Amino acid sequence: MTDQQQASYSRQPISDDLRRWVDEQLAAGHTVAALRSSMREAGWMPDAIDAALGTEVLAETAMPAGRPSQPTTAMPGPAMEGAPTLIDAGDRQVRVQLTMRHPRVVVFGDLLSDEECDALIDGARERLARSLTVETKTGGEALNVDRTSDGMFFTRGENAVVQRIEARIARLLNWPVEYGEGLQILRYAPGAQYRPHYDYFDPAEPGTPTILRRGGQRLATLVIYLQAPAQGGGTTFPDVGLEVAPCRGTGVFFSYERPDPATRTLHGGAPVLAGEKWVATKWLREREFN
Ligand code: PD2
Ligand code: ZN
Repeated sequence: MTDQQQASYSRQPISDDLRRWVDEQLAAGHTVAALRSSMREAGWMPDAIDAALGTEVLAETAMPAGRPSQPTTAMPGPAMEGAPTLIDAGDRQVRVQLTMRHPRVVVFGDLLSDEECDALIDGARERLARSLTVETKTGGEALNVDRTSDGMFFTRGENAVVQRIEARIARLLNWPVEYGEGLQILRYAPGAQYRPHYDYFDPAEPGTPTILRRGGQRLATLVIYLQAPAQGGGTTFPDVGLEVAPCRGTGVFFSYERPDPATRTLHGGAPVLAGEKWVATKWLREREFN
């Protein structure tokens, strides 16, 4: 789209019919995130969408500051207005290294210190087991041939380092700590990989309703590199030809407004060719996850 086209979309008048359509969709229980997504696909620019939604709807769906347990229909993500190069994450300034709009991807530098990376690795090492993935067929967990790493989960707030990192992520991504799953740690030995997959739970699978009872859908993922291998192990987004090279302390954030391949959030962990790769993954849910 050219700048001129973009400008003309942004000035697109908001008709009464469109406002009525927005009201009807909200009354039918569709989320603001889903409306935004449909409107984006129909060619509307973000500012025109905001105008159509109206300030009352936007105010209602913004994250309720100081009331982290309130449900919200906004999306997790950093505040990118003004194209900041540094974002204040509370106790640390995080660098913005790469952004992409569709899929929504942001790569953050200096997210964790070397000491924090080591503390997570040291706390996880003795507790590693061959990784399981959530089985949407049954709602349980199973060994998955597509994922050859070893893993474990910290419970949320399990220790002081985990707590500090979770508070930083919540501030950076404007999403309550309580809506996040516990941090998952993965170790990839040479040859290990995580084949391309989606992180949301497939609505067509019979086990998904059971999984969603606890916290609703996943809306976003943050993969943080704790140790970079000597070769390989990038995080790939095959739909858009993007590969993020692992770098200690760096995080890759991506979000998905709908559990749908149209979000282009297919992603994988490329095979590690030499050395060991360690990551921490934080998944963000629609609601409080307990
Ligand atoms: O380790 C990775 O690069 C990776 C890639 C894809 C991790 C995940 N997915 C995940 O933890 O979901
Ligand atoms: Zn994943």
